Amino acid sequence: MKTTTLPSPDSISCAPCRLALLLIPLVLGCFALSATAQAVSPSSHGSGTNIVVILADDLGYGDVGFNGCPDIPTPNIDSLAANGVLCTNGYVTHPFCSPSRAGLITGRYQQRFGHENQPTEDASNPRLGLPMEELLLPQILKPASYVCGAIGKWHLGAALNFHPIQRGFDEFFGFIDAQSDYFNAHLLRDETPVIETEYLTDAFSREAESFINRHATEPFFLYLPYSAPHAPYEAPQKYLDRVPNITDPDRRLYAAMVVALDDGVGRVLQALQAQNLLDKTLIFFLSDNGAPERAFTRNYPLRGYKFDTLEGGIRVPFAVQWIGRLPAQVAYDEPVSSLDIVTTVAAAAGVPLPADRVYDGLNVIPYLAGEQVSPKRTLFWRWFGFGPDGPSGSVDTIWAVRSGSLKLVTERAAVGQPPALYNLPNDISENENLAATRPGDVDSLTQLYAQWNSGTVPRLWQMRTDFQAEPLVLAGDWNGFNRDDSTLPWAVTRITAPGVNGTPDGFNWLTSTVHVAMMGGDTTPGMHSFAVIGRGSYLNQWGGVTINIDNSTSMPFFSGNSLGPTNTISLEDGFYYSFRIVEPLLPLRASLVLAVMKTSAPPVSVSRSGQTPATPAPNEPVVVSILTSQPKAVEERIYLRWSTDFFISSHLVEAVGSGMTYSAAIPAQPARTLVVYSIVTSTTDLSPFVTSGTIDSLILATSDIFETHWRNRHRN
Ligand SMILES: [Ca+2]
Repeated sequence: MKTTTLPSPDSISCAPCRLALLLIPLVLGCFALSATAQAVSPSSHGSGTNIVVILADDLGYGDVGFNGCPDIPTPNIDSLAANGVLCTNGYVTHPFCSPSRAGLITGRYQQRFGHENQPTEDASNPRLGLPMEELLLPQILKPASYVCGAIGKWHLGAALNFHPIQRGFDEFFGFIDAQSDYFNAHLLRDETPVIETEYLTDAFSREAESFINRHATEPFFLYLPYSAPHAPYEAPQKYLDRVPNITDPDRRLYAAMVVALDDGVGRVLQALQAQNLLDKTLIFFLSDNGAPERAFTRNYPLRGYKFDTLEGGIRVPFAVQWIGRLPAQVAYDEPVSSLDIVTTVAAAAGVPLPADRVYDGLNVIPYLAGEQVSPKRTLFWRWFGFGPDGPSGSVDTIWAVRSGSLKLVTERAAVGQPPALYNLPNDISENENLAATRPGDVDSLTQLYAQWNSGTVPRLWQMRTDFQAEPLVLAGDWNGFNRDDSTLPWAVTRITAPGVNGTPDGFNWLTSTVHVAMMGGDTTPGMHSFAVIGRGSYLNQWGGVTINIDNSTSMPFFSGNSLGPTNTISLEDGFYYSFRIVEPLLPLRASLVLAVMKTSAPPVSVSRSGQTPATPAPNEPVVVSILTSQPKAVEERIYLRWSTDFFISSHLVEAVGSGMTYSAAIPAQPARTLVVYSIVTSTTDLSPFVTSGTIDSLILATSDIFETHWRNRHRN
């Protein structure tokens, strides 16, 4: 039995559960009429069904009444479960905002298309966002003439090409980035900037009501990603007054934001009821990830928080209501995923899913309705990071796989240790690690994860850097130690990931090339001294060491009121010295790694001109053809850098050739192997190096990243 009717309140012993269930009869009074009066057959639904997806932001599993919240009243959210199906094992695909939304709105694991980190809010970069090749739910619904509106927080890319009305939505009201003020919010209506005078959550509710009322006579899809209760924590007094029982002021503020959200859900339901649409509308309610680790949030009884692959990061409040089609007051205990929304909605709307790509969700209606036995599902999570082998500040990869009742997970606090195995139905809080006693299950789950992993691609960008030391200047005897120099080559150029050059792994690079000559160069041969100075301030300096040539050097950090210790560097006549810094990922008051590489001509850029074969068979090597921008200097070495683990470890094969054409081979791989590769140059022998942290800092130029899959042994 995959679904269970909620027990009556009398049979519940724990106080929070009792409270939650007591709420349900109360709210049933509001919306029970249409729930009980009409027993609509499945065939009367389908094409024309309205779709409403209400997404909360950072709302904890235990912070809604239907999951036992003891102190925040959420009667309207609870009514969705009371009049529909409470998914006790409802998941999102990622433990934080943007990738989770990318999975939800495409119906595909976001690791299939590299959307694995928050995109930097850079409106000028048309590549930092949900890849344009992906189809969003409104685009899928278009053939069925749905009118589609997005109201709330977007967070799927800041550049214009990523905006909702460029991605299939007919209407948008909300903000593009990760968060917004709740008072006097700067929003967009479609593409027109507006300043909102209402409390933000109320404004989104108002717009949702308006959307429903304006489109009541046509099939519609309303995507309503509230920003509540995500930071900043702001609420008006009228909502604070609704939770007078909460004494902790932080919890009370958070609770007030949840109450506002709950009121919004109520307004949506009232609008649907007023338009007599409740039995024609499929409604999903969920959060985009678990609550963050704060004293005033509650993922109970789950362990872990946002940014972790423990249940507290990925299992969320989740309810589905479709009055007349789904039963009421049912708790569904099998895994459900936000990936299922696209698949389920397409089926409900009577539109086919595109056949040119993999969809990872299920149409869950037959299972939620108890008409079919739920299949045993396997779900995956991964947040990729380089860990200690990456540049300064790199996070570790965390991942999880759930198959049936078992979950294998590497949690944030236990990276580097073997993954833990939990039996979730018996151990919802992930306390009892069964890995030692069930090695066979560990092996099979590990294999499932490896297989899924091989169907993913490298992440397109890294987390936003917090290195806030720019502009960065090479202040030396060559420019009078001018810390404010904005001219090349002394002002270091930042290459933003993902760019065409300098970005093998999506890290930003800080680069400059200095031409040394007795006459007409940037500076003269001989010994020079300089410091690297950030933000035009002596508070941010790096210096005091002798700079290695054709190698990297760690420069100590110095902060003061005047120029501190300087580096010394020896420069030879007629050469070009390329300065390379891989931008750290964390705020830096520590040493900075500078590589300097010397060439007898300006460094070449490298690109791929071909790959043979395009899809290799097992035991077939791949030959990559390489073009350089001009004949390379004698000092430059060209490498094919390839990896089977997204450059956690790399193999470096020196390319052979001459002039501007070179080639190198990736050796044969087993069936189904995914190899990612790039073409890089250096003046150093990179062949002995393996880890990203070493290799990245010694790269002079690089191509984009490419990927190739070894096909199955048996090919049709
Ligand atoms: Ca979030």
